[in-house]
Amino acid sequence: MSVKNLPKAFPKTLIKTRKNNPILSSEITPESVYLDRRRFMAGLAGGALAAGLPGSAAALITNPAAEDPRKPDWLKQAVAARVDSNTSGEVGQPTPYSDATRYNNFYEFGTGKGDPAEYSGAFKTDPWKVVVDGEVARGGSFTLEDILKPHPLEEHICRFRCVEAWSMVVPWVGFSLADLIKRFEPTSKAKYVAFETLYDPKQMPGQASRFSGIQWPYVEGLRLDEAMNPLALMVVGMYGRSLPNQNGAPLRLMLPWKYGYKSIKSIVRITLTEKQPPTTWNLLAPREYGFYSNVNPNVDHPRWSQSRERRLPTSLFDPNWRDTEMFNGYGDEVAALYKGMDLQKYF
Ligand SMILES: Nc1nc2c(c(=O)[nH]1)N[C@H]1C(S)=C(S)[C@@H](COP(=O)(O)O)O[C@H]1N2
Ligand SMILES: [Mo]
Repeated sequence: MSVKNLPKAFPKTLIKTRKNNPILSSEITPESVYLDRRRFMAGLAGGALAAGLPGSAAALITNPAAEDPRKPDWLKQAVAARVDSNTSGEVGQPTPYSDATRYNNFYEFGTGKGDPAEYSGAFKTDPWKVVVDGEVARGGSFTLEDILKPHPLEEHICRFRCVEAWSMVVPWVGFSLADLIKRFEPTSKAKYVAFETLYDPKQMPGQASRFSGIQWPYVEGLRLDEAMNPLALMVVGMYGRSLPNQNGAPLRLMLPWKYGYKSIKSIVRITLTEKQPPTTWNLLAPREYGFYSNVNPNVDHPRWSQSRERRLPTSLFDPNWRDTEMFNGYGDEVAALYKGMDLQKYF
């Protein structure tokens, strides 16, 4: 991103963690089984919601507790629905689990793509608290269980595009951000929602290092109407399991029409605000990263083109380039949010 050729922030000998992620590889559902199920699901009435699914089809929907050896209490419920988030075009085959969990950006654990998987193994996500404050009638401090309780979990298979011009397709497990926000009863002054990642340099070695130049904690924000869009997801799992630490456990955002850095990980605070809140990458390099950060092939990053992307997995011999779509292909769902706005100016 804006900082190039950084030294590896954390010599491997300094930090002892479990390798990779907390899920034992022997217990990972073989990817072929997962993809087969996806293919099966794709054969059902496309875009069907759980409410309308026949019993046999509903039974095929991923049950995180059954497949996750960690079996967190709050994931005991089965996923209630599979939602095709976009109506326009094919979403594509899910990226292999191994790529989605080993090629990460989570600077709290280091700036290298492999660092989050390598250094987040011991990260403590239970118990977890989320503070909700600002322009709300019902704020407070909530446990993760409080946050999740009323929300049926849904699986959303989304295209996900990083500003660095690579992309993935990930089956996320989560629930509507709008439904969560409504519970806190935003006041009439609330125009934006701000999010904050945990600040804990003892657990997050990247926060104790100055290599990244980031002012911790990582912060992000949305206009309230963007946050209320049905595509905005609060995510607690992926590939039918709880979220691995390197992907932002236990609670993260997923905003498939925006560059990846808007999808903030390991959230501990949600604040409704009257004014546009500061956002981490915009603070770091305001001419390179705007507040909106909608995927837009017509507005290049000052240092590289955004017209194409490499779809993971890629290799030297097959970089797997494809054209980047406006709003990452979700224009039917979100273009109305930006009607009349100059997207060259509000990038
Ligand atoms: N707290 C926090 N959230 C973050 C980041 C980060 O460094 N810290 N990186 C962002 C970027 S740049 C991307 S592309 C996505 C990557 O998500 P993934 O690792 O699950 O693919 O997380 C985003 N959320
Ligand atoms: Mo990113």
